[in-house]
Order: sequence, then C-alpha cells, then structure tokens
Amino acid sequence: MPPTEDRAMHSGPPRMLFRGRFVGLAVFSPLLLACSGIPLTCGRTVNKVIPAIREIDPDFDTKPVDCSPKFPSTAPRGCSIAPITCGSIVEGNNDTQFYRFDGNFYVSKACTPEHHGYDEGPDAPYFLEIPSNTWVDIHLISDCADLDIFSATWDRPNQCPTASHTNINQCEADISRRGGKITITTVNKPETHLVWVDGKYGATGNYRMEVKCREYR
Ligand SMILES: [Ca+2]
Repeated sequence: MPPTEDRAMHSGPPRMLFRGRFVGLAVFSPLLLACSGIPLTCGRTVNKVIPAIREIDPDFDTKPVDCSPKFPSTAPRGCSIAPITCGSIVEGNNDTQFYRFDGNFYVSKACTPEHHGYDEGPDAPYFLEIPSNTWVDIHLISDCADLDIFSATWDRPNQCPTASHTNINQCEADISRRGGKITITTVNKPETHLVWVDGKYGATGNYRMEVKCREYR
C-alpha cells in the first residue's frame, strides 16, 4: 500500500482530513488564483497536490496504537489518573471501572448533543495544566475501540465535575470514530482542565493521548 494511503487509514476522523485540505488550499492559494482562467487544467493540478499535503502535516505522523497486550487501566484517585502537561504522551486502557461522565453531563455542558451510551463507558480522566498564551492540541488515538475524548475547564483534580456544577464554561469533545482531537487555548493566565477518555456503549480499549502545545499569539 502506498505510504500516503497508509497514513490516511490511521489518521482518524474526516475532520482531520479536512484540516489537511484546508492547509493545502492555504499553501497553494497563489496557484489557484493564477489558474482561475483555465479551470480544467487547474482542477487536475489541485487534485494531485492535496494528497501530498498530508505528508507534511505533522498531525498525520501519529502512529496507530497496539491493541494487545492490554495497556494499564489505572483507577483514578479523586478524578485524575495523573497530571499531564504540554508534551505529555500517555498510554492506557479505559477499562477503569470508573463511571462519572454520561450523556446527561455532555448535553448539559454543551460538550456534545449526542448520547452514545456514555453512562456504560468507563472513563479515564487526566488533570491538564496549561501555561498562559498557549495553543494546545490533544490527540486521542484509539484504533482498538470507539473511544472519545473530552475536556472541561476544572480546577479540582480530587473531585469530578457533575451536571449540577455551574463553573464549567468550556467543554470540548471529539466523538468521531478511532479517536480524535480537541483544541484548547489560553490567553493571559494559566488554566487547568480535566481531559478524559470515554467509551461509547461500554467500549474499552487501548489508547494513546498526546498533548502538543505551541505559543498562541
Ligand atoms: Ca462514561
């Protein structure tokens, strides 16, 4: 199989592919503008260009995760398995027997309007500390099960947020198959967030989570 297709197969949700295309269009916009008078020729050119962009998009360097043997499924203490920060790469399995997050929470906090049996899916939460002025991408790689990634602003690693908490002003989610990616940004102050893995309809499996940061502005 050609390297480009192989990377695409493991690269995750369509959203990431769209991002790759977006980068491609941005990089090659002078080419598109220059070709506007001869659409047939330019259409073929652009179609050839887009797959090559995937090669230079660092998002697509993410390797698939091994499904066996089973990674450690550490039980959270309070509401955190471990603290994570920029550059962290954690591997685990969400078979934690820890059930705190469900569809009611996700809907009430506007994480996602969809219920996918999250009350049956065990959760693997981490406490994320982010410096000020930082753009954070958190990738979840889970080729073994349909796991999803969530985050919420939260400052208490020993306590989980619930639907009745009113101090959660930001919740992110990517519920696409085989992992996904969420983005968090900070401006003037450092922030703390809870980041967790949840499984649809009781799904459990190995995962890898990577925290990639860069200066925001
Ligand atoms: Ca859950």
